[in-house]
Amino acid sequence: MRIDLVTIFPRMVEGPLSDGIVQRAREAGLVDLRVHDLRDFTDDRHRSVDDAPFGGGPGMVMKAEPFFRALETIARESAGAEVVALLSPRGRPFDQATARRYSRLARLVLLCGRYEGVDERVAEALADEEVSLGDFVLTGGETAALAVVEATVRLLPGALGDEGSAETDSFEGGLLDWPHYTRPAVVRGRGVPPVLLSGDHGEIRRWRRREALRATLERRPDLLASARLAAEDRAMLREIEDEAREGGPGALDKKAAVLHK
Ligand code: J9Q
Repeated sequence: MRIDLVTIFPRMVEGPLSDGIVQRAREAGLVDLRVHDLRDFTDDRHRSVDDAPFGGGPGMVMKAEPFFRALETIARESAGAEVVALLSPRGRPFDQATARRYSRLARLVLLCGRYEGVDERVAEALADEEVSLGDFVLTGGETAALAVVEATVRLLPGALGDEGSAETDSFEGGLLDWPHYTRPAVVRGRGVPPVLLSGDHGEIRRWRRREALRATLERRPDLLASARLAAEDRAMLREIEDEAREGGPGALDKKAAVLHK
């Protein structure tokens, strides 16, 4: 796969893309990742990438022409099934299904906007889609593009050491993950759920499923609507809801209880 990232701050992304899983995938030849400085595609003396908005008002708008020139160059460098995505707070939410779709492409081009916005003709004529990481404000698309690259590259066959681990992660199963613990068994007086030390793998599997359901119910109930739930899951959810009504484990935020006592 080839990924091209267009930004006015190449140094902001080069570090993170030269480390961890992404760097390993690059070294293994799984992804050819190129960072392009948008200013290299300007033609004026000041290398201007932005200008005042038509219609007036505060702030600056990123000019369209440098993006057009960048895309012309990138398109010439390779061919294949391609998606051009503009990172923007006006985009459709990026999610694991989008990461999966991107990971099956031969080519992905990520355009990072900055300032108050990008000339709409970039979205109209160059981008296949606009994507957003969520409902929060960034100064630019660079950190969002980094998240998109990592979510995509880790799904490339061979990118993860353990081939199976991408499947069991959060979201692929439609639920949040269960809580994890490692040695030592007691940390600052806090123990580990005894079932995890019991060696009873059937009970451990049921506990993990229950805690994944509990976390999803408490934190992301919206995910339950599309999660693949068995009859046993639905029974567990009813028990968790009953527990909560009786003031059980998840009824009161534990950290808040400690901080306020
Ligand atoms: C480019 N806020 O925010 C969340 N996902 C993407 C963004 C974003 C932003 C500003 C510029 C992207």
